[in-house]
Amino acid sequence: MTVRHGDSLPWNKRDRERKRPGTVVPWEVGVAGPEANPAHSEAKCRAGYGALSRTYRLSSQQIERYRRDGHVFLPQLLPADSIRPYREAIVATADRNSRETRPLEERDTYGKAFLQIFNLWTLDETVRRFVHAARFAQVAARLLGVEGVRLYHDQALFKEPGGGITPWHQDQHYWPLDTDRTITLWMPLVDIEEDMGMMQFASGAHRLGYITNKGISDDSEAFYERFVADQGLDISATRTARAGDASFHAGWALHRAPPNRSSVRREVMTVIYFADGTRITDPVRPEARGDLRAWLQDLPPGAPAATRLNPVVWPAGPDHLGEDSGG
Ligand SMILES: O=C(O)CCC(=O)C(=O)O
Repeated sequence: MTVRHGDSLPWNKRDRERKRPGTVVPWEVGVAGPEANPAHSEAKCRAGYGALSRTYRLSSQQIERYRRDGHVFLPQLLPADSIRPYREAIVATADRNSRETRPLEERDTYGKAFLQIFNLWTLDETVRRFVHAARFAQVAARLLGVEGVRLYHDQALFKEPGGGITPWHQDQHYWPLDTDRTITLWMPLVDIEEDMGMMQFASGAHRLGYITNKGISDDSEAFYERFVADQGLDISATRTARAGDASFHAGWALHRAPPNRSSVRREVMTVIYFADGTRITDPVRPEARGDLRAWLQDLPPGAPAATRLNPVVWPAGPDHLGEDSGG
């Protein structure tokens, strides 16, 4: 998912004036330096940094599954014993920057789905290390079958206790990018039990590409619910996850999440990548204009998608090339 637009969504051109509470967008913030948050200093988090630079052992079956289904679940992409400093930094940064103040019952379907805070990597050095991690970016590149990937943006997605469904949708609907080599890493920062809102995917739908002009809403939920049934698509739903497990899904993957019926906040961090070499497309869908501005500095169609907010994260620099480690 990304900056979103449309009648029931916050990030259309209207949203340039009226932003959704609970969001931070990069044109409002600088890109943070290492000193951005001394509370999460390098010393504090050094123990966990090693894991981020080591290679995850991705099997050929996992790659095949991703390409066939449009999504794949990777146990312990970040070993649970390494996650603590990152969870602390992500949660603190997200909570500090969330602007959502309305009680759940006053929000629409989209607003009830989760708190959504963007590009935390620009706000905190520890989060930057997580989002730029070679371990994650290399997996993204291998699943996509490309030499290099750039960062599109990150977002914390916290489904609150009592939070509602995430309606069926396709992320790439919003992205003005001339490639289908796009992918999202979705990682729980806490253990997720069955009633907390794990992701569900309509397997294989990514191969259909763009399906319909529906933003994330009650309308998209109803449309795709019928669509999935009519097409006979299998719904894949991993029931639970440990902190540090992760799924990757394609930009055109069709996905949703059930409500959080538990008393625990479902804290998830996501990172979106695209193939290096991608160019900007004409944002024919109005929804893509917000993304063009937010993540791609309003570059013209045909320009390389490569602003300072889209660094190459794989291949990584020499200090990030770690030895092979267990998955
Ligand atoms: O976390 C959720 O509920 C939805 C996530 C999602 O749609 C995405 O990461 O693309």
